[in-house]
This record gives sequence, structure tokens and C-alpha cells, in this order.
Amino acid sequence: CAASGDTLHVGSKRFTESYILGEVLAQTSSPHAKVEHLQGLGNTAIVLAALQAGRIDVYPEYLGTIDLEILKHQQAAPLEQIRRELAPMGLGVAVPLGFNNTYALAVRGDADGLKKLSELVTQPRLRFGLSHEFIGRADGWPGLAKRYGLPQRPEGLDHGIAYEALMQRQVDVIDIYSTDAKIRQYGLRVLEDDRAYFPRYDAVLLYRLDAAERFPAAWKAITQLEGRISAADMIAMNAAAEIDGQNFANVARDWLAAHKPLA
Ligand code: PBE
Repeated sequence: CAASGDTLHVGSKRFTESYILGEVLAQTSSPHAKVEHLQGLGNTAIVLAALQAGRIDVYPEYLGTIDLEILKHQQAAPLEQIRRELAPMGLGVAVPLGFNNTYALAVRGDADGLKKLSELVTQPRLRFGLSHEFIGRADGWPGLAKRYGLPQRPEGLDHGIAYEALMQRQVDVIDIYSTDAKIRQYGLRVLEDDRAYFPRYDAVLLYRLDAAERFPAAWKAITQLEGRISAADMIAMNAAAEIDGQNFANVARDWLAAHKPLA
């Protein structure tokens, strides 16, 4: 298992931003350790299992996801409590990168009237196309439908095709990630969460405590990333990959070249 090897294994989830952040981590640590990036392993449950099994040592995750989906809290818990509960699993959370990437629902820019999630209850005919993970998550559709009393029945789709399905009018409402580049590209209207359902999803690193000890120099380099990636930076990187078609490694390299933390 990787936990005893001489290679630092970085993981990522299967969506654009996670691939890019995985590359940022891998390139940041590569001067200091042998590094391998296992890209786009899957959804939260799969990447977490890889981390717990020692197949990977660290991956980019989101605070609300750790809190509500991984630790199954009913409501947001303080960071200290999150750390206390992760420690017996051999895991830690650290290095807040500097931006929040929350879930939200969005409609086409020309959808008449709609501005807030609470207004969806009066539109039972709208077709919801929601990502599979969102439909299944405790902090996703089940809780959202309950909080807002929503009568619609969502259809599951892959987040990678959600924007195109919306623009081709196959569906009317999709879940978005707030740092997605296509929100602006397609001029979507993000609906206000007027009953404060969604928590903060600050980007952080979820890692094996033993990895920080096994790769001290690489870990030190990684910690220098704290607070350095703004939401605008992340949206621009997502745009470079999804709209301009650049590969993830180049996107990460360009960002690092422009924002290199002082050694
Ligand atoms: N996301 C959006 C999250 C939660 C909010 C896709 C960045 C995730 O768990 O991956």
C-alpha cells in the first residue's frame, strides 16, 4: 500500500477543478518528493476510500463535504470538532486554499422571473437535471427539497454535460458549482439560497496524517499554498481547461508560474 512507499500519491475527484488542483499539488511537491497524481478517481466516497486505504496521501476536498457528507453531521460543525473526528481515522484537514466552491441551482438567463430557490415551489413543471452525486448526498437534493418543499422529481446527469443539457433545453434547472466557468459563459442565473441551506464549501486538503510526516519537505511546500487561490483564479483556471481546452497540467503550471509561493 502507498502509505509505506517512497512516492507521494495525490488524488483528485472526477471534475475539472479537482483535476487542476490535483496537478497544482503534484507540481508543488514534485521538487521535494517522488510524486504521482492519480487523476479523477471518482466521487467523494471513492476518493475517500482510496485515501483511507493509503492508495493516495492527499486530495483537494471541500469543508462542507467533509462536514456533512463524510462525517455525516446534520449541520455545520466547528473546524476543531471536524479535526477531532478525523484524527482517529488517521486523517487531517489543512491548507484552506482561499476560495469557496458551493453548490447552487441555476436556470437559463432568459428564464422569466425566477430569482430565489423559494420560488421553485410554484413551478412544479420545471425539469431538474441534477448531478448523480448531488441527488444522493445528504447535503444535496434530499435536504434541499425538504427545506424548500420542492415537488419536482430530478433526473440524474453527469455534471460534465449539465450546462449543455440546460442550454439545449433538455432540462430547466441544474446544480452548479460556484467556481464553474460556464456559469458566466452561458449567462446563467444562479438562484439565491434564501433559506440558507448550503454550507460553505471552502477548498481544503484532506490528507493522511502519516503522509505529512513521511514527506516533510513536500508537505511544507504544499502548506505554502494556503490562502493563495482566489475564487477568480479558480474560475479562470476552470475556464482555461473547459472553455479553452488546455490540459490540466498546463493550467496548473501557468497558475503556479504566476503565483509561485516564496520558498
Ligand atoms: N463541489 C461543489 C463539492 C461540493 C460543492 C462539487 C465542489 C464537492 O464535494 O466536490
